[in-house]
Amino acid sequence: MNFNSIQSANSDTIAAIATPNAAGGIGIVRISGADALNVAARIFVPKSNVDILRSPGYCVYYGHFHNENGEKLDEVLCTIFRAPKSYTGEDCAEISCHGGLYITRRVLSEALAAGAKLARVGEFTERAYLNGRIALEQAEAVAVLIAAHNESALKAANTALGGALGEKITALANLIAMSSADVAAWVDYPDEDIPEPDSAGLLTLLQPAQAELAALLNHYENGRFLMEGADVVICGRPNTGKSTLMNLLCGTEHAIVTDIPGTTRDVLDATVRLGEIPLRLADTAGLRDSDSIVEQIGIKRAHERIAGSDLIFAVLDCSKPLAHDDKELLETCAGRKGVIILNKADLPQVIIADELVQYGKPIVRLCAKTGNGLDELRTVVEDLLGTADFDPNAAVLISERQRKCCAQAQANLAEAIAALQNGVTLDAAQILLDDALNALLELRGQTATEAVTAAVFSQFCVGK
Ligand SMILES: Nc1nc2c(ncn2[C@@H]2O[C@H](COP(=O)(O)OP(=O)(O)OP(=O)(O)O)[C@@H](O)[C@H]2O)c(=O)[nH]1
Ligand SMILES: [Mg+2]
Repeated sequence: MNFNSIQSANSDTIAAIATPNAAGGIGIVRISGADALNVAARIFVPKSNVDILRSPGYCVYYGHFHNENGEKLDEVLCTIFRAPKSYTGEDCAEISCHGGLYITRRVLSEALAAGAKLARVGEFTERAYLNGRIALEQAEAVAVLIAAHNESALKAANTALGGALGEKITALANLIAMSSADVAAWVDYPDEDIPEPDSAGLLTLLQPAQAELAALLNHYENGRFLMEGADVVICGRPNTGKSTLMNLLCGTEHAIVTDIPGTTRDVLDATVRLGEIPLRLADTAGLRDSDSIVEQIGIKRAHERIAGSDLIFAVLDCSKPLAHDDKELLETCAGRKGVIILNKADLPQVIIADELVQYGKPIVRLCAKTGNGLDELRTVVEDLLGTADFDPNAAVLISERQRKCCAQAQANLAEAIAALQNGVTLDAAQILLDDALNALLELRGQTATEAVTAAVFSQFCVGK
């Protein structure tokens, strides 16, 4: 299938530093485009007397990078790829120099002086997409792969990059297209002898397709937190041990801990990993009525974080009776993902567990001081975020954009199915089928507008 039907690749030759903006062992400057080998030949002299312009590709040459006066500036390797067998699908040269910031930038500036243009963020991958090397969902998989924080995200990105998601979406799109075409033939050519499509037959095809889209959406929810991480707010009355829990999860004395209620005022952020899941933690001010303006501001910020979080850690001191402020917090958590953490489990338990049952949240007994109970907290969090059910080796949606396209297709298909079941005219069902089809084609980039693709590639780094 051809993915470049709506846009054509740019003819400029582009260059950028592909390695991080820091000193390292090796720095790589990447050059891509019709003139890439000429640009490389102007700044690179191979040690052996080969002409790199005649390189068959997939070849590495040892030599020197020099300035326009022929002055040697570094000992480098130059790797040549010939179109279409390169990352971008174009002629490419990669110059691997010593990884100092100055020398790497110097190679780039000489490449620009030799005729290349500075690449935009993500432009190499964008070209791979525009040249039909990869579909849009595979380009997004590259970004997920680079951003991966754990094994699951890495596997999911590789699964998508390998084409599993694309194959599934294309199969569903083909099925919907065939159903729509059957209806269209009958609607559009009433004078021909085309038999009326049988609604029951259409339903046997479309219902499983809709179930597959629903399963994909479900699976995305399970994997989302593994790939993107979750915003977690640690909240509760003063002195319940929130900052101690923050420090336990960080593995450092990040937050100030004292036995003075109201120690934490500002929101303190840190990103940690609990099991495989990246958690963006926010330790917040203790919730209580306070006359102090500073504390009031802290409490207001705590409430804002509670409202915007994916998951709430409601920390209670189990050695104290359930207080009004505890109850208020637990009521705020209604309908949200949350864990009641009964902290200070090393002290005699005064709080009555039965009083907590009504809030319908899992309860974890924890000693934040020693870490006892942390394994249980991890299991409960995995359960709440659904990550334990995530299979990164199965076809999986890996971006919010993909989720939206899939949800759109699923909603259109559900409506089309309802229309067929209710005996609504077939032309109305056909419009819904076409909408579902368009959403799936957009997911793969086949009907994506320039604004959509620009948004995708703007999330990349320079040099990728
Ligand atoms: N025995 C016991 N004490 C704890 C535990 N966790 C925290 N503490 C103590 O409880 C006190 C308050 O701890 P913090 O972590 O500062 O409590 P906080 O909820 O952040 O308090 P504020 O910032 O004032 O809202 C400190 O003296 C901690 O050492 C625990 O698991 N067991
Ligand atoms: Mg605190």
